Amino acid sequence: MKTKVAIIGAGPSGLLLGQLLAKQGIDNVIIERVSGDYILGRIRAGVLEQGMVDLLREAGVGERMDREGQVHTGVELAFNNKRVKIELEKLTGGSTVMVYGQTEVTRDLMDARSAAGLTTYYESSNVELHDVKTDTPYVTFEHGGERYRLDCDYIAGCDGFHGVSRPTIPASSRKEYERVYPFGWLGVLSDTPPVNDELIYCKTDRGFAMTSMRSATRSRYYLQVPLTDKVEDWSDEAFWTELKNRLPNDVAEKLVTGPSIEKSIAPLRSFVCEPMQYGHLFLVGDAAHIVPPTGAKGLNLAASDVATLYKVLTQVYKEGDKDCISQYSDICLRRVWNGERFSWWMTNMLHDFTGENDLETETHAKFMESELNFYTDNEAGRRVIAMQYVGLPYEDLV
Ligand code: RFL
Ligand code: PHB
Repeated sequence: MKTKVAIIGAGPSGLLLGQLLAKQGIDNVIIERVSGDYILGRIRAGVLEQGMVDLLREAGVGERMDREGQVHTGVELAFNNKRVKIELEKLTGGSTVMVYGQTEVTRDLMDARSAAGLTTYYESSNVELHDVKTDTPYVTFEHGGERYRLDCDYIAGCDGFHGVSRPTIPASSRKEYERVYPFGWLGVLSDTPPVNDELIYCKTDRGFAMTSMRSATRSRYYLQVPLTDKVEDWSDEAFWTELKNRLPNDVAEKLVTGPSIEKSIAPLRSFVCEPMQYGHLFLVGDAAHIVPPTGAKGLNLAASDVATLYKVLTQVYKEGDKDCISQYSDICLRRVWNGERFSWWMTNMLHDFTGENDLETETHAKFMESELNFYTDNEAGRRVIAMQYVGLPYEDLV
């Protein structure tokens, strides 16, 4: 088998890249470890930046998002018994975010891929990347009891944090930066009306909580929990009780509870692998970087990587310009580090770190409390938060 671009992973990064390349007539094949249904069962991101919204439209998959997604012109921060509104649209001169679930983005991309008749090998095992430093890389894998070899020009490693692409780069040729946080997010999805029109990020003495949504009838809520907690420890009742305890009183009074339809715990991590390109292999999205979800940046950084790789590969195939390949990593990493810094900062300002109970942690908590007050008390501070929340513009190739 032969294709131009072999894409490892059918998450949002792999599917979006595949769709954009196909629109330019650049042939690609996706190899995925699990089934499509399994991917659609994972509940993850909910907030799309304008850049990603535009990219989805460009890929021809924006129709349902434009119909069913909700444009949000602000978000709220709640702490010390007050609610501060970050007026995204007003403070940024017109930028907003779209609330539309990653599950729906993925479903739209999967539908478009099958409608276009593009090849995806779901439920593939023993995926291995070969000769990525040469002009003739290839991928081997098993699917349906048979062994396959896929020859290609380039490989896009879109296989998430636990994938095989990043470890294919020799350890001596990559550097990894990491911060692991001492807590996770317990998330619940429920068919109940959202408690508020806008997302609320809540800092409390009991730990962080946030309220989000998927539609007018479906809510998504999160609680900061110790890493030692298990999902089974949290009954629906215990979740709702604790959420009420952490929401501002006027919000808690309006909370409508109901059975959870999904409940999971995600650990929080900041992680970057440099560089993001090695020979003919490109790392894209979570394969190269992870952010804690507090800034809603993970999926959006994946989309900006895809935008850059799409430009690079289009230039390679349309103009015969291979020199532009060397720009990929630097362009991505500038935006990635900004998203990493913002997510880390928001996490530090809004979460409770007192589990690590020493004087340094307490002092850090005081700095962060002061930081939160400073940035929310004045319009310039709120604008700094707003500009980063809606996302920086995408960089072009030079
Ligand atoms: P994915 O989605 O992990 O997809 C990778 C795919 O690769 C497959 N795979 C392999 N395939 C073949 N061979 C192998 N050896 C393979 N190993 C793995 C996997 O099965 C999978 O299908 O990575 P991708 O495409 O880069 O997308 C990244 C996003 O999923 C992620 O950044 C976001 O979900 C992060 N995130 C958020 N991002 C936002 O921008 N806004 C948010 O509001 C937001 N909220 C969140 C989040 C992530 C969360 N969790 C659970 C981590 C909230 C949560 C709770
Ligand atoms: C979500 O809706 O799942 C969501 C929204 C904002 C975040 C993280 C998750 O920062």
